Amino acid sequence: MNSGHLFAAPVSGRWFKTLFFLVLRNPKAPVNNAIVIIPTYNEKENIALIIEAIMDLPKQFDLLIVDDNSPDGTAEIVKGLQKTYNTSGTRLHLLERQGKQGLGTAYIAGFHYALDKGYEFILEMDADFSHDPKDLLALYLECIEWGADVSIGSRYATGVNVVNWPMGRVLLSYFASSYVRLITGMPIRDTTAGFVCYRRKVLETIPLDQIKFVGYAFQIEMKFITWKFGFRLREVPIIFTERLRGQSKLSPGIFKEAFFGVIQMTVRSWFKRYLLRR
Ligand SMILES: Nc1nc2c(ncn2[C@@H]2O[C@H](COP(=O)(O)OP(=O)(O)OP(=O)(O)O)[C@@H](O)[C@H]2O)c(=O)[nH]1
Ligand SMILES: [Mg+2]
Repeated sequence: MNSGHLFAAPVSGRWFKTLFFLVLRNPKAPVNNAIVIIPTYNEKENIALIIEAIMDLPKQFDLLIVDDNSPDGTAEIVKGLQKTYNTSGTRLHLLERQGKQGLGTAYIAGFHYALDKGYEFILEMDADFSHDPKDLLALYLECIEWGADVSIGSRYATGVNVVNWPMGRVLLSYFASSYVRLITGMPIRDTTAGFVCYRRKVLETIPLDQIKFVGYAFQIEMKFITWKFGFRLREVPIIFTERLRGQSKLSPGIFKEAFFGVIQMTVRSWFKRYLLRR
């Protein structure tokens, strides 16, 4: 079964709905049913600010930082903040790994951790404020109120919503997304987006240990396999802003992995069966 339906309402309408459901209609929503996973490598300028911004949201999201032994001491900052935020139960979790092992494996480790702890909604975002923490509410709402299995914070759902990227990078990212759509047939405009909310059953169903990509293409593969299983993917328009603080970890090798990998992934999928137990 394949739904792949796209939904993109204007951002302002969404904000009204977000407030309506969170503040008026659903004040007794379970408080800690959702966790946000943030992978970090050398994010000491951003980490405290992003944690604070998420903890201040009107809906309670717990947080899991997956740090790859950042030489700049990101994990130490998180440990310091755990004393502030974990006074009545653990809201701020930290998973420390040995060394830099890539974004994909950081997320897989985070997914297993979140499933073990019993969270119903598992969200992911970057530490560098490219993703606005307030949009977490819209992603969550798209799943809990509007029935998405996976909601995607999308730069390209309504035109091109990217701030402060050089034109070359915008074009590269936009055409990379179009290329993926063309090869795979997946009806998603922002196929490389890293701002996502998954329902628990999605991460329980897809074989996480078979995800092949470790870099940028990890995000493509996650969406592709989720779509193949017939889950409902929806795009929520967001505005993406270039990082203000800290260093980017993008490397040219990441694009090579994605370019050829997408063809390989699509061909491989022709010989696989995706069975969904609803
Ligand atoms: N744990 C872990 N986190 C990583 C690794 N590589 C990148 N990250 C984190 O993943 C997130 C995205 O990385 P960025 O460097 O912002 O990559 P990007 O967003 O594609 O690139 P820019 O737009 O240039 O910032 C950030 O929170 C990084 O700190 C890694 O190997 N391990
Ligand atoms: Mg970034």
